[in-house]
Amino acid sequence: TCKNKVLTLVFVLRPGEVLLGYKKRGFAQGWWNGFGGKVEAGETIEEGAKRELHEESGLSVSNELDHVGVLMFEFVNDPVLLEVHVYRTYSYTGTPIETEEMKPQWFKHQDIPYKDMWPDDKLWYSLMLNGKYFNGNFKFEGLTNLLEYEINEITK
Ligand code: 6U4
Ligand code: NA
Ligand code: NA
Repeated sequence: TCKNKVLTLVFVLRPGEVLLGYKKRGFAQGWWNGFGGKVEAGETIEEGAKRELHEESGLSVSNELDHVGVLMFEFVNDPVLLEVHVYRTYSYTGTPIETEEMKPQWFKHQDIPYKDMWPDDKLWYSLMLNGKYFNGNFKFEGLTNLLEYEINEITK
């Protein structure tokens, strides 16, 4: 098998709400998600997370992001595993702006649009929103059929 593809996923929070972006192009177009993407050569995973957050939302974060989870995604008939590092933060500067890739919007926790999101999101967002640390493994067939999964909360 191949090396994992390392990706980041960043959630910006304010009390009772989370900032999501509507993906306008590319992978998972038409779904809401946190901000993130591929980690580039020469940057740490956290640096990649901050860079993608800025590129996709216009927001900047100068202090540390909280690393809250690692999610592994396997796709049937694809040897590449996605290793997604999930971060959250309450502290940021700037105002969310629409970019070529994402249209940002704040959602109250009870209004998160799970039907227009990756099918795994409804399974772990409560852990993320509550600041728990977790690991997950997911097996997909295509982008919409979640065949198997396991999620574990980890006590730090
Ligand atoms: P480009 O084309 O360079 O903008 P890049 O930003 O490198 O792409 P992108 O946007 O395809 O990568 O990254 C995928 C994003 O989707 C990352 O933030 C991780 C996230 N992601 C992938 N699988 C996911 C899943 N099952 N559930 C989820 N987020 C997922 O909530
Ligand atoms: Na991206
Ligand atoms: Na990218």
